Amino acid sequence: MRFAHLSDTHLGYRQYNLDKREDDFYKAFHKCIDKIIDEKCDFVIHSGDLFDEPRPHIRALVEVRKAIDKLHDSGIEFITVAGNHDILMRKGSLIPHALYKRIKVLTPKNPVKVIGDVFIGGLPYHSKIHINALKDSLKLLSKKSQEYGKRILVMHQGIDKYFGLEYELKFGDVPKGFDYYAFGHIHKRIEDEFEGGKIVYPGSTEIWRVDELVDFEKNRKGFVLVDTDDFSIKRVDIDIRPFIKLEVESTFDLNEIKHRIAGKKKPILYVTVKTDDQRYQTIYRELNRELSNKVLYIDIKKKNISKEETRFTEAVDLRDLINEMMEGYKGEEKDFAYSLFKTLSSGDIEAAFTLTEDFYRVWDSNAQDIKNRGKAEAPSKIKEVFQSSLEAYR
Ligand SMILES: [Mn+2]
Repeated sequence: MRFAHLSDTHLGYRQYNLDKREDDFYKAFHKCIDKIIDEKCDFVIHSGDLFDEPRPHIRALVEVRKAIDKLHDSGIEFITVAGNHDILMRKGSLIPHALYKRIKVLTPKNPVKVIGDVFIGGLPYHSKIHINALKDSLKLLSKKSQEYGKRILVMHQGIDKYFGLEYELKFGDVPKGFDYYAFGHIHKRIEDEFEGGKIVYPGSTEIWRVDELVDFEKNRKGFVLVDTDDFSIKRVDIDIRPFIKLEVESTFDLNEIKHRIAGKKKPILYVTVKTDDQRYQTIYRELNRELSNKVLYIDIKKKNISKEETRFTEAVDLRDLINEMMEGYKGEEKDFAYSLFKTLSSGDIEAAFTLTEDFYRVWDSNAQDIKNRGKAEAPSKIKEVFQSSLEAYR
């Protein structure tokens, strides 16, 4: 059998508040789906963040229905797990996938789908605070998978080996014994060997954030095809709108830039200008005037050339700073402060609320509402709330 593995399609995302950018994300998704149908795959695994928000635009919901119908007409099943963007962390809330009877969502209660001789086990995104629940579920899945010849594990998690400080799961906690690890969450394309199996992050299907550009230039965007005979993989690339980053000095060749951005599709252009303040204003106006009708979106920024400022940014590591300021606090508390800072600086208030609620409910046994009920009740209370915040994606 053959299957396609894609991830992080972020449907409904409206980058720079532009209609065309919202369209781009739908187009990339449909390009993948059409190629999957052409390749006559037996099934599709999507590793989460199908939608950009847990309450997506109607348009995003309709585009998913179109894709699912196309796949269904070709007899291709669609299997997925909920990513952090798909989940609204409220008790009893549903994920948008609940609208479609033809999407198979793997959940902690129903984590397994078997197709032919292939075991597919999957779990939704777990934040760092819920990581022990994830580890417990993984143990159960490993056990269940043992009676099958071919085993796939689907997860939407960042792993420290690939994700620096923002990871939830450590590489050592990835369970052994699977042939293929269909992972999502990291938007880069990653293929790695692990205990005789393969760990694959197909990455996002469009450029969701500008920091994906380095990987995009090297590895493009797309998905992977996998043969279950030997779990060999083949990358499939899709064409997306060009995303170009340039650095210019005080004097530059405008025609060369125009040549660089010319093409079938208007690109997204990021320009960094290395110059002093006075000259910057002139360059900013010139670039805007000359290029704005040739690009879909232009972002012009000044690069600080002052030595002092460079030294300052190099010297400050947020993690170190927090560790220093929070001396004497527990590791979890420092982690929480770090995550909260990151979430708030990205402007995601909803996520900051969730993070805070989760933290105080799960970790702080001295929280006021628990104190009021007396100590004896505290452990079960913690357990109950712990369960309820996972309820959202069961
Ligand atoms: Mn994502």
